[in-house]
Amino acid sequence: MHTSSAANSPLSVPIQVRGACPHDCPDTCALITTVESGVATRVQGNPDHPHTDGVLCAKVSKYTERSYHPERVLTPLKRTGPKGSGQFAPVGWDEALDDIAQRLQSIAARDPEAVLPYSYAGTMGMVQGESMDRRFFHQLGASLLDRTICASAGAEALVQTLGGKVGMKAEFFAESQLILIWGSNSIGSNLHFWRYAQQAKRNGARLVCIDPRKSETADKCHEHIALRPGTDAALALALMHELIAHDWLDHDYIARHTLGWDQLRERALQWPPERAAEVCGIPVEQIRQLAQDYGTTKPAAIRLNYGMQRVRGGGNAVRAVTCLPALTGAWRHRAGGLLLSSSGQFPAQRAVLQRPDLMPQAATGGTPRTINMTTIGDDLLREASPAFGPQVEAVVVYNSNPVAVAPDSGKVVRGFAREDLFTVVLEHFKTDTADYADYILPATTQLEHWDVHLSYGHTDVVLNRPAIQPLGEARSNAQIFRDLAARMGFADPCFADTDEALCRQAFGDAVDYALLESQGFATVAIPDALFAEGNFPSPSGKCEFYSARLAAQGLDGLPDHLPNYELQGTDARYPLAMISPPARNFLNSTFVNVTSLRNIEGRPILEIHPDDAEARGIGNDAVVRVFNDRGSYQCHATVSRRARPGVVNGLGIWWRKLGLDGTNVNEVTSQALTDLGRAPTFYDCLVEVEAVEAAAIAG
Ligand SMILES: Nc1nc2c(c(=O)[nH]1)N[C@H]1C(S)=C(S)[C@@H](COP(=O)(O)OP(=O)(O)OC[C@H]3O[C@@H](n4cnc5c(=O)[nH]c(N)nc54)[C@H](O)[C@@H]3O)O[C@H]1N2
Ligand SMILES: Nc1nc2c(c(=O)[nH]1)N[C@H]1C(S)=C(S)[C@@H](COP(=O)(O)OP(=O)(O)OC[C@H]3O[C@@H](n4cnc5c(=O)[nH]c(N)nc54)[C@H](O)[C@@H]3O)O[C@H]1N2
Ligand code: SF4
Ligand SMILES: [Mo]
Repeated sequence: MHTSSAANSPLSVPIQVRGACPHDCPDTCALITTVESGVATRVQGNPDHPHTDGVLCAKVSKYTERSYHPERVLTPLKRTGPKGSGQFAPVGWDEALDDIAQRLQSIAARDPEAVLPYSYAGTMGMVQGESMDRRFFHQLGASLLDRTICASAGAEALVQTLGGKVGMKAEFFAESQLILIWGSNSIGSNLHFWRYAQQAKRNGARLVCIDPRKSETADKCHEHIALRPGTDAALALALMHELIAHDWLDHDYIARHTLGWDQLRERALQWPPERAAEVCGIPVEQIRQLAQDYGTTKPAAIRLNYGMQRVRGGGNAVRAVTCLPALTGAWRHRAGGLLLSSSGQFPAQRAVLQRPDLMPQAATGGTPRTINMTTIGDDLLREASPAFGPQVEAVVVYNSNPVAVAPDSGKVVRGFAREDLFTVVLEHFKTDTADYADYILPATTQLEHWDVHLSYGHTDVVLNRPAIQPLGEARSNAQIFRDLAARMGFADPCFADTDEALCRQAFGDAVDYALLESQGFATVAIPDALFAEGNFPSPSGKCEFYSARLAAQGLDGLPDHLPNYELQGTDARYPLAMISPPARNFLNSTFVNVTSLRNIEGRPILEIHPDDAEARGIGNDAVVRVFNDRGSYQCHATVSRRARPGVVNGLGIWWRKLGLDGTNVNEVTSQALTDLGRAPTFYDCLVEVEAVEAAAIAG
């Protein structure tokens, strides 16, 4: 295989270039792109990378369709119509960059905190996602962004319990005898983990799926526990109750490697299975059986995912579940324990990449104010105040599509529609957010730029070489921020680092860069059974059932069940709980505009149980309106037992403009934050659903 970049090869010979999947997915696959005459013709999984094993999901198998999409933005665009109209005219790079630099500079001269970067994981690359961009905004002294939109409740829970985003190695799930797949639709969103679970199943393991929705994964597990959304902590506490009652405990492990056992024991004893069964809406026998399976099967492993933490008590729920393997000593075996995220296991050199020392505020020991990306709806509409600081006057969006993905989108749209807000969006496409830009700047895709990736589902670093030249006039994110830095007169030599140099800096000497260059990936050295002898990265070195750090913040030091903010039965107008997990063929709002994938998903749907549909006169495929006090959106009903009674599943995340009425599911979700981690509560949402006359459909 050739490993050179396209630029160095004779044009006529097909070459294969090693890369990394950039998407926000735990699998971080190693890619091989075939390039013929400078054109990428095929993207495949690297067969030499054990986790990828030559297999990609349907989405990224279509990567060339996405990259060569006729609607790619390939020149800078300047707004010509009203905000949100999507009317733009092409402009040259120099004109766009000069104007943007001048606008940002004049706002920053008054108050740099009036400038806000807004980015998430459109690419997970360390270079195109968190290097030159951060340096730029740090040097400017712009507001900091609290990047909470996805995982921060669970992440904070892991940090407060184990001491970091650490867990089992994915590959050892293949050797487990019992796997709890908890709050995750692995087949849809963690395909390569599912392959390990299948291996375990073939070796006789029992698979249990814990999810309000009967997902594709639930279909394939031995058992499905369809609890109410937001009740996982109650279930975990009842499991503890049973482990205690039947003495399915590893007393030696508890004594040596945990903190706060007496207090946790007392808490758990308040949760007999009957109480949890009532809260979770599941049969008490199911809880007893699960406890017995978990207490008596070795090795037992838990694949937790982020589905359970998008509710008020999401942090506590993750903490409660994370206590379980220490109670049974499951960590003693490499195929036992738990995995939520492995991203804390990489020796990433973030301070080198991001240079927080450049912040002018750092000179006086301070930092700029921080804005939570989850509450962008409210924050764009806020006036200046002593508590908030200056009004946001400029937003630079990249690697994210907040108008589609952030909660309470009625407010997000109103915020981005502000005529006095200066908005720059770095994008591949005219997304819902790009429609509100003053300037859209064309960004390269993963096929066109350098990057290096860690993973939150395995422990390999993966390098991405550019396979083709940038299309049109596209520039990499890092290049765009380098160009802006030059125009702003930022003199620190770090603003001259090339994208490839940034790839080398990301892990410094801690990862063998020569190996990355030669095989495309490098495995971080980590013991097989990480916590067999304790050694948790927490302050005490133990699994902290009781967290003194949480208690010091005035919070409960022990995990508990916190009922949802929007609790069923508390508002007669909105009797249904809505969750909005991802559709399998989209990645958040990415790929919605790729026709072949959108054709598989068909149209935006809401799964509703036959009883709830019948009570509302809703037939299968009917157009329905889903609504609450925040807003409403229309979609098609799928009458299905994938939804449990009382819960509807609004699969995400459609582009608003490709939906039925120019809106999507986030019209009804709320900006309330989780107990830990200041994260969104997308799945803590009450709604009502009604059938709509076909004639009344807008658009
Ligand atoms: N195909 C595809 N893959 C993706 C994504 C995508 O959009 N599409 N998104 C990526 C991203 S950004 C992330 S963060 C991860 C997301 O990973 P997860 O958040 O784990 O998403 P899912 O795998 O869909 O699993 C969520 C599951 O949790 C269930 N759930 C909802 N509420 C609750 C609850 O209260 N308790 C429990 N136990 N379960 C609940 C949902 O029904 C759903 O089946 O996946 C990534 N992978
Ligand atoms: N209702 C509901 N809402 C949700 C969720 C849910 O489950 N339900 N899930 C939430 C979760 S887990 C997440 S992570 C967020 C995700 O929200 P986002 O991080 O905003 O993810 P995407 O919607 O995929 O948008 C990423 C954008 O980045 C762009 N992009 C990709 N690569 C590059 C690049 O190299 N340069 C530039 N400039 N742009 C690039 C893509 O074209 C795409 O438009 O959504 C959240 N919203
Ligand atoms: S989205 Fe996930 S499964 Fe698909 S290619 Fe990328 S890393 Fe692999
Ligand atoms: Mo996410």
